[in-house]
Amino acid sequence: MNQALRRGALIVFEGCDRAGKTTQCHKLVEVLKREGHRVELMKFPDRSTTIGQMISQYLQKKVELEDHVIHLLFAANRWEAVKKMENLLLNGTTLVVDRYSFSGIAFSAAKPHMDFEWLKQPEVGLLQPDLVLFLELSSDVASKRGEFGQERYEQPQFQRSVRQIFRKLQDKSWQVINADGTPEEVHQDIYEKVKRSIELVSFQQLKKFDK
Ligand code: FDM
Repeated sequence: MNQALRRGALIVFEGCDRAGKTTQCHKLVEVLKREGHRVELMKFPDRSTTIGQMISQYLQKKVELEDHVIHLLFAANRWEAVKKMENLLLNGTTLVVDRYSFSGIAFSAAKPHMDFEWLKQPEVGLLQPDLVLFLELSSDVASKRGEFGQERYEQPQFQRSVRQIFRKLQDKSWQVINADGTPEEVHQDIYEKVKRSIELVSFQQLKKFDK
């Protein structure tokens, strides 16, 4: 098969805080690179853009924004990356993404008075992940992982609500990963699934979220 025609896979990591997403993203990228894969790490929110800086100020509680407004900014922060993501994927680069649209919906839906169907609309047309790795931590292990940070949303009750909403978002592209093990054990589980996905989707068309 012609290597040049292969597209990259869109791999998304989701989960509640402290499940180890960021560690696992870095580890996966490092291993895939070592094997000679073209791979890039991305993270949402991307705090480096103008919109990302507004989001960062909001998360750090330096500004207050109406709940729908911040929801749209998070989505806009993904829309501003869409061309770059599409080009990379079509050129054969696999993207490993730390949080994506599912965080967007789950964190907003955990607030009072937010309409679930409305929250999904700004994501329509964005690239659909080939594989969503949902890192799940048992509450026992979570409580041993130390204190939450100082940012907005880093509170146990809010995180519990987010977790329940994540469950509602699961579809067939999701794989639930037990994140209770050591970083190496969790990585092994992830690695197998990612390798399969890269192989499986390499000749498939890119998909987009529909209505
Ligand atoms: N978050 C993240 C959202 O509320 N909406 C989104 O669309 C995204 C991508 O931002 F609490 C929340 C989730 C988390 C916070 O994430 C910042 P990091 O991973 O801690 O930077």
